[in-house]
Amino acid sequence: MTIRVGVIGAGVMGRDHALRLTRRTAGAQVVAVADTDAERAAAVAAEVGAQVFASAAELIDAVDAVVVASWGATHEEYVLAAIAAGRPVFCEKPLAPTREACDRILDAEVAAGRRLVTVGFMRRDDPQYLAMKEVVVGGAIGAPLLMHAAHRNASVPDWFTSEMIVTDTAVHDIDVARWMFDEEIVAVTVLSGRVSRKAQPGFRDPQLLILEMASGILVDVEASVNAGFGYDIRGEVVGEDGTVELSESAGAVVKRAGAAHTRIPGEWIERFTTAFDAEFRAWIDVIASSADSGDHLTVGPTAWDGYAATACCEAGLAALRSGTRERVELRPKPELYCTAPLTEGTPR
Ligand code: ISE
Repeated sequence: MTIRVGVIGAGVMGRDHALRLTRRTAGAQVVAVADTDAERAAAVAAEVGAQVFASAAELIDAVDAVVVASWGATHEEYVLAAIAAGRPVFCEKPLAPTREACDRILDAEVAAGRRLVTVGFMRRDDPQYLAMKEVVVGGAIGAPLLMHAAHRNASVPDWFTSEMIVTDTAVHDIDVARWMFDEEIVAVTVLSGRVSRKAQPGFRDPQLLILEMASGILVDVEASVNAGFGYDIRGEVVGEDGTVELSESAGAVVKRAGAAHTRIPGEWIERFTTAFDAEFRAWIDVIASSADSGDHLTVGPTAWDGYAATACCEAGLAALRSGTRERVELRPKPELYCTAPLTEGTPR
């Protein structure tokens, strides 16, 4: 069975996902592409042999499953349309930029009675994060107390804002913290101090986020977007009996002439390629195996995870403005999200 996929949004991520689904994901074929920029849609459609659709609604009607990779503010409309049409939908982060918009998505999915939404928090599929979680869950380092994380981007375009360091960059670390410890974040503090000389005027880079988990575990996240030297992702969990950290590099380390060399990825598509491949493979597999069963058509991060991440980002933005600790208040978790996603915490 081939799952016919439509991709809405043919920018960097939309194109990458379309190529990945077409070239590297067995059982999937991208048959439709839509973008507000018709030329961009045509270029990606030509690369994967798909048809261009002028309207997202028509695209959704014509396919088995939908990828939403358009600008964040448009996600709500497309995800709601996919739910209304009963189509599984993979939505890039954010699920939606405001908590109210995420609420509407949760309400629609709850009314549909079946989980159809998967959110693109790909780090949950990264072999290094999975190995780290296996150690934490397995108990080898004892009860977790702290997590240290660093998320450094080499550079960003000039339309990137200080707020986006929270909502676009640190949002991944927010999701990792919730997933790693399987609990919610209850408060967020964001500090910004000395500013990098490479940042544009008025830009608050780097930022330090402190996430307080429900059990009291503290997570600090250094988020920065002008590191220059490459895309650098770090993580370490400190437990009562030991620590576990992400390995420094998935590639080879060359030692010669008194120095050790290893490649540093340039950006996130390179760093997380394996994770992107795995998340799409899992998504297509669950659609293929459950389409006719009435089971949920999601795997990994759900709409609830998207909602919780956005709620934490809203608290983070308030904290960035106020310079103080902001509480995260979540709505009661609907029953639909109370059973674990199929592969949560399970390395694959
Ligand atoms: C980008 O949108 C991503 O999702 C990347 O993973 C993140 O590292 C980057 O900061 C974001 O801008």
